[in-house]
Amino acid sequence: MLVQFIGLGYIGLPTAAVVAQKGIRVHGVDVNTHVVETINRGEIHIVEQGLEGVVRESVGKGWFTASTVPVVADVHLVVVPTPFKGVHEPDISFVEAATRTLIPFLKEGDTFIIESTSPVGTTEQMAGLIFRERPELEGRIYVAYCPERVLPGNVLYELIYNDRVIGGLNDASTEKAKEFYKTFVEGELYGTNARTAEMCKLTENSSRDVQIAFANELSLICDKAGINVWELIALANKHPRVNILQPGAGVGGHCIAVDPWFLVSEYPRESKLITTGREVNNYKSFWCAEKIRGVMLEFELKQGRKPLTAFMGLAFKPNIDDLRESPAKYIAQKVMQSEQNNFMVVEPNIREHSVFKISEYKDAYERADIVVFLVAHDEFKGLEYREDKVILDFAGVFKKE
Ligand code: SAJ
Repeated sequence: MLVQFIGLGYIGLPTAAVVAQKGIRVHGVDVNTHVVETINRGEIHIVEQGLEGVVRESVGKGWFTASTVPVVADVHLVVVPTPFKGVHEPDISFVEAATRTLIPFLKEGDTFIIESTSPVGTTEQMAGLIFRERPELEGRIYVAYCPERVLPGNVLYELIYNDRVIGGLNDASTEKAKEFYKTFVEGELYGTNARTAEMCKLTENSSRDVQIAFANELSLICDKAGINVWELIALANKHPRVNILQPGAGVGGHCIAVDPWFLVSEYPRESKLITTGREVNNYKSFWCAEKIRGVMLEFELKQGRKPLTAFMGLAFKPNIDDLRESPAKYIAQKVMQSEQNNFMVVEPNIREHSVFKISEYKDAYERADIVVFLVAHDEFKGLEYREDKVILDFAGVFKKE
C-alpha cells in the first residue's frame, strides 16, 4: 500500500510520519520546496514535541519521501489549511487545489480522504469535481471525510489514541477509510456520513469556543463585582454537573478562533449563540488591552513617571511557540502601538521576533512596575507573587489549583 498526503503542515506531517512508522510507504506532497527539502533530510519545519525523531526515523528507513508533485498511490489524504476569505467566509480553495492536483493520479479502488476542516458539503463538492473530470471513476473510488482532532503540543499521542469520526459518501467508503485508519489509530473509529463528519469537527471547536466565552464573560462580571474569577470557577466546578473552562486573554490559534465562523457564515440566522461566543472571546482581548492602558495611566498619575510594563507570554496558549492568531500578541501590539521604550516583552518559547525585542522572564518580572500575564506558561507559575508590583493576571498564573 502507498499512502499519499497532500499538505505537510502541522497535521499532515505528523500523520504521514506516524503512518510511515508503521512500515507503510508514504509519499508526502507540499507546494513549498523548503518544506520538502527539510523533510527529505529527516528534519522538520515546525515545532512539535517528539516529531523530529519520528520523521528522522521514517525518512531514514526509506518509508517516507516528500516531493512537490503527487504520484499514483492507493490512499490519498488532503490535509491543507482552510483559512478565511472576505468577512469570515471559509476559503476552501486549498482543498480544491489539492483535489485537482490528485485527479490525474487517481485509479479504480483508490481511497480519497479529506482531513482539512471544511464547511458542510465540501466532500460531496470535491467528489463532484473528481467525477466531472474522471467520470469513469464514479462508483469505483472510495471518498470520505475524517477530521483531525489533535491538540498542538500533544499531537503524536493524540494521533494514535484519540477516537476518530469517519464519514464516507456511502457505507463502502466509510468502511474503506476505517480500514486505513485502523493501521495506526488505537482509539475507536466511528462511522457516519460525510456531512455529519464535517459538521462534527465544526461542532467540537464551536462547543469549546462557546464554553470559553462563558468563562470569559464570568471574568468580566467578576472584575466589576470584585470577585476572584479563578476561585469562583474552581468552587462552581465542585458541583457534580458543572465544568466551566478557564478565562484568559482571549481565544487564539488557527482552529477554535476560526472554525465557528464556518458555521456562522453558512447558517447566520441559526447560529446566534456561536456568533456571540466568538464576539465575547474577541472582546475579551480588547478589554484586556483597555484594562492595561487604564492601569498604566493610573500609575503615571500617582507616581509622576511612566511605568515599565512587562508582557508575559506571546504564544496563543501555554507552553507552545506558536504565535498565530495569538490574543497575547494582539494585546501587546495594541497597547505598545509602535513604542518599545517602557515595555518589556517575554516569550520563553521563542528566541527572537521581528517586531518585539524578547526579554528574559525573570529579569522582566524583577524590573517591571506593571506585570501583565497573558499566557500561563509553566515558567511563570514558578514565580513568587509580588505585592510591590501591579500585577494583571489575565491567564491565571497565580490561581490556586
Ligand atoms: N483557552 C482558554 N480557556 C480554556 C481553554 C483554552 O482561554 O479553558 C484558549 C487557549 O489559550 C487558546 C485557545 O483557547 O488561545 C484554543 O486553545 P485550545 O487548547 O482549546 O485548542 P487548540 O486550538 O490548540 O486545538 C483545538 C482542539 N479542539 C478542541 O479541544 C475541541 C483540538 O482537539 C483540535 O484538533 C484543534 O483545535 C484543531 O486543529 O481544530
